[in-house]
Amino acid sequence: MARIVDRRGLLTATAFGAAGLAGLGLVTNDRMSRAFVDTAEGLTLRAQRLILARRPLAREFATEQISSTFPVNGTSVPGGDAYKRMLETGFADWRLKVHGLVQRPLSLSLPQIRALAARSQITMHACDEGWSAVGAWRGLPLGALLMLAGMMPGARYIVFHCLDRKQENGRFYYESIDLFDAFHPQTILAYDMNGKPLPEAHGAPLRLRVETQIGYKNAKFVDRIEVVSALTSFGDGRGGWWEDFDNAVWYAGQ
Ligand SMILES: Nc1nc2c(c(=O)[nH]1)N[C@H]1C(S)=C(S)[C@@H](COP(=O)(O)O)O[C@H]1N2
Ligand SMILES: [Mo]
Repeated sequence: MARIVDRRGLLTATAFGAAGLAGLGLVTNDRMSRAFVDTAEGLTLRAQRLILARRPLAREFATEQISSTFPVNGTSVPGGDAYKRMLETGFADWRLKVHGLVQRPLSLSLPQIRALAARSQITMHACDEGWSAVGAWRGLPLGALLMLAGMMPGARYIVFHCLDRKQENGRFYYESIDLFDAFHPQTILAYDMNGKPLPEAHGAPLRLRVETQIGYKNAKFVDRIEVVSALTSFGDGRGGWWEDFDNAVWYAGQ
């Protein structure tokens, strides 16, 4: 990054270098960081291209292969009146919040989310409790949403805060993934399942589909997405409800 040729060359070089460094958590220099803030948009774009370079796609299936029954696991309906009211009103007052290390915090209604670019995919969900099922999902690519919000250079992880408080310990379900998984093209926030609006038991109004990971990483009832630099301040600091409660591994890639 020493050779400054012209503005465009500089931006390219800076953003490209920043993407690699930021992705690896190696940004330490203050002067560098400031330059990265200036080019955060280009940074995000290049980070995405860079980090996706060697990521394989999860297998996708044909319509005939969709499972006739898809088990419900974990919370089937969040307790309390708030969720009941959401169901009654068709989630009219629900908003997906995107906040934390973003340039533009977002608050989006379901129709607004549906109006954005969508991706459809038929994939296999595998739960570590010993079952799997194939389902069709349609939703908003998480990467597109993060680009819309504009990530800040310190961003390292994406945390999903859910609407359900777990009976086992009274804590809200949450999960987190790194930027590799966040910008994976098959990582979507699904609002449709098997051609219909996401059923309540499968996480309405919105659930994460992170096809590179096993069951519990696929957060249901997502309410809030937080972009963070570290996971230590959430729950017991292990990055997810199952990770905290039962020592489940954080990186559950399959
Ligand atoms: N909010 C929330 N998300 C969750 C869970 C949960 O209890 N609450 N359970 C997880 C587990 S262990 C699995 S296997 C899947 C189950 O998704 P399904 O009910 O659509 O099959 O959701 C995951 N996401
Ligand atoms: Mo699971």
